[in-house]
Amino acid sequence: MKYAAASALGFAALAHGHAIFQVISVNGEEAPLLSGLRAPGSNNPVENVNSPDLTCGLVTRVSRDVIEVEAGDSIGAWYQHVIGGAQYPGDPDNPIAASHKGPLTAWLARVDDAANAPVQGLEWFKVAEDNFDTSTGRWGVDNLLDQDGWFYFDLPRCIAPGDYLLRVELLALHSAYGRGGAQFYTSCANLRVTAGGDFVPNDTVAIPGVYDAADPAIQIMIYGNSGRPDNNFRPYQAPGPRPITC
Ligand SMILES: [Cu+2]
Repeated sequence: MKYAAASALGFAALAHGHAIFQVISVNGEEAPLLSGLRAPGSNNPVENVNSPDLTCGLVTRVSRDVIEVEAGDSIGAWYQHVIGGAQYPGDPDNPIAASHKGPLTAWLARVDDAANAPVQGLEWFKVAEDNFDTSTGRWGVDNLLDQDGWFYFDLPRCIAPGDYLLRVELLALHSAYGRGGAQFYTSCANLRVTAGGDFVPNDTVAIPGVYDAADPAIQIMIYGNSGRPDNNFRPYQAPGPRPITC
């Protein structure tokens, strides 16, 4: 355990490879950079689970475009180190530093008008997550790295037509052994579901509000006995509710 702790501190000292969700795709078709997004302009993470910036990041890039989708579509969220991509040619921390292990999750909230809806005060439900594979020791972030910064998920087929905000969260756990050390990288997207089912969420959560800094999925030592971020091959589920099933 001593070796693991020393290794963890080593990673923390080098942890500058942050990231921003900045392009959305629908069935593989990419929208222009930042189109339809409420995104932070800086790649600094949010570490206070009670901050309003937990919702969509410290938003400085506001698009009023609305992305049209149908329930069942494959949605992609593209993370890169800085707005526009790599910070410099050959940037080893693009799309995100490999140390930043953790899960990715996607959430929806109904709104009246996706282009103009405020991001606070909404009722969120989770629709997808990519957590941790206990057989391989690989995290959602490892899959994102393999896919050049893309996190893909299917919009559940039961989602009802209408306007929504989509929230995508990358939770980096490399420094999460200390209270307040977990790093949340989020942006939101303006969505219009033009065809779908009749799902009505009856269990929704507030963001911020859904997380507790002491949650064992948020304050966690992911470095195992080997010193690697393998969680000792124990199961891991992202904080908050499980995704809806339909
Ligand atoms: Cu970082």
